[in-house]
Amino acid sequence: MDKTKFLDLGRQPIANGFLTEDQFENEFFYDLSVGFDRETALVTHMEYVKPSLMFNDEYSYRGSMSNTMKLHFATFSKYVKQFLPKKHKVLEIGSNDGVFLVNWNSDRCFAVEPCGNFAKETNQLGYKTYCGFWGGDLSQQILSDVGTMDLVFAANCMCHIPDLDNTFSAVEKILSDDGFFIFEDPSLIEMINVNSYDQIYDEHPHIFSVTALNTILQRNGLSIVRVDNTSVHGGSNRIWVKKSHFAKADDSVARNLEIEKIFRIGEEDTLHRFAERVRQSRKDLGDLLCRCKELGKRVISYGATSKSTTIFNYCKIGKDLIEYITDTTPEKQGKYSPGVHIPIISPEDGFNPSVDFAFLGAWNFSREIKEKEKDFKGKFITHVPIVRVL
Ligand code: DWN
Repeated sequence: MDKTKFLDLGRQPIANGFLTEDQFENEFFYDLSVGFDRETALVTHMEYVKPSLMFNDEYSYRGSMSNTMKLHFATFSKYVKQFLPKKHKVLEIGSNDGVFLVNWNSDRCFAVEPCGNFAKETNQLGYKTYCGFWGGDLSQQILSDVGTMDLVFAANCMCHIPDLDNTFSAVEKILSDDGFFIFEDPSLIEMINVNSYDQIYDEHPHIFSVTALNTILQRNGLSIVRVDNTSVHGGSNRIWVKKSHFAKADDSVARNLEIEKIFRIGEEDTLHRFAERVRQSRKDLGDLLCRCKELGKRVISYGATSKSTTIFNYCKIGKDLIEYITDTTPEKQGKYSPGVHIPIISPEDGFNPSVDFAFLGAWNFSREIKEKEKDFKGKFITHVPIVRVL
């Protein structure tokens, strides 16, 4: 790749590496710099973190912690069945705790998951889950075990894998001639639009545009046939793909490519302007939280997210500005946030009337959270699209 750097997010820890006090001393850090590949227009990290440091038996992110995501996958699963043969076979890559799988018949639905704790859980639910990293070898093994797939699905997974050519060619091999490969990930255009630079962390080595995906998929024998713009995770694209020989694109593909062209997504200047806004956002958030502190306000954070790891470490926000974080995930409670070591507690223990301000670490679920917390007398703070009190 011929990459040029456009953004420096500083020294960062493992974004989902929530830790105990005794682990502080040996915490792993790396330099998070983001670049632009001139050949494909892919926005990608300058250096990739080794996958096994992030995805292992202690992985703590559970997709099923949000009702929005449960409903999103249930609705999509119901919808997509009309495009599949009656006795379809489905493979999910990156199945996490099974939030998508539970919508499918376990006899004909298989999964791949590198995090041993979750692979064990979904195997126990009855879904044959291969514990490992997706790529040519695993694709070959599953092909020999169960044959081709009518649907290969991946949500918030493809953008996690550094080697896209190996990833996509492995999908092409296991897909039936009529089969669909459908994947969804945060959209680059939306990230730039709402200044959600916190979508960038170790687990997201790439932020996809349709433009970049189009080129990379095509060189691996795959073509985009449809693009859905969805609102999940602050704006994502669901990309529908077929083997190139059997592909017929609908209007949505040309429309998305055209919009990205108008937006100048493939031009470095666009990214440099975004980087400027990211630096401004850091200054504004720091100023706002310092003002709250000066006024003696109690400020916490809502949702111990990977995204907030990027923000707190980039903006150098620690316990002095944010007293603690609340999160519903049992595996995160009682631990500390990566890098800046803010304690994490349950909402039952921490989200109470003494809180004046809550920074939305899980801003992507702000609608769900505001609905759930409608009796909250304090105010929420967000940084998207600009730093402000809601
Ligand atoms: O791609 C990825 C996305 C989909 O999920 C992964 N690489 C990792 C993860 O990123 P994240 O940690 O930024 O994701 P979320 O989905 O924004 O995390 C929400 C967090 O907030 C969870 O830990 C659960 C928590 N939460 C909560 O405490 N109360 C969520 C909701 C909706 C709530 O009401």
